[in-house]
Amino acid sequence: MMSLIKLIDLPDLGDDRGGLVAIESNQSVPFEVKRLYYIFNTTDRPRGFHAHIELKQLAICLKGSCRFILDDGKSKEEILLDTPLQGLYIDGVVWREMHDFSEDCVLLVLASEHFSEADYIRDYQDFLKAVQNENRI
Ligand code: T46
Repeated sequence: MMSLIKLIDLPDLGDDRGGLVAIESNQSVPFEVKRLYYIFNTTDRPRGFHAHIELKQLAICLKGSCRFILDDGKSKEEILLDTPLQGLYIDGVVWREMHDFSEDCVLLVLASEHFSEADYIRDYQDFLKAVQNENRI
């Protein structure tokens, strides 16, 4: 069974002056980047609790750490993101939750599409129906 956790090693161009990572569309990230957003000043409240229909994303913890839970309706896996040198690639209809943000967490997300609320499935039962329908096709 394929793991839900797909980590991408990002090009590490750091040297003795400091770190540097360069990410290019369709190269180190496997899609055309149309949008990016970042999450910071986090609290102890978890985030996410939704799936996407079409969107592909790469989540990179630039500073601090946070824990992702991914769920495809059959199994759940989790991963602690704590390095700017790796991104978590999320594609397909996958329920995601983000927990345990460190106080200094800065989470950058690269996205394959412009923002569309219509692409979100925010109800877990609707998500289960969507993945069941997908598996029937
Ligand atoms: C995801 C996880 C990893 C916008 O208007 N534009 C945007 O680009 C984004 C990302 C959000 N919004 C609006 C939608 C909501 O009204 O900002 C509000 C907060 O977003 P949300 O509650 O969806 O945020 P998170 O942290 O729960 O989820 C976010 C992304 O929305 C989502 O795509 O996969 O991070």
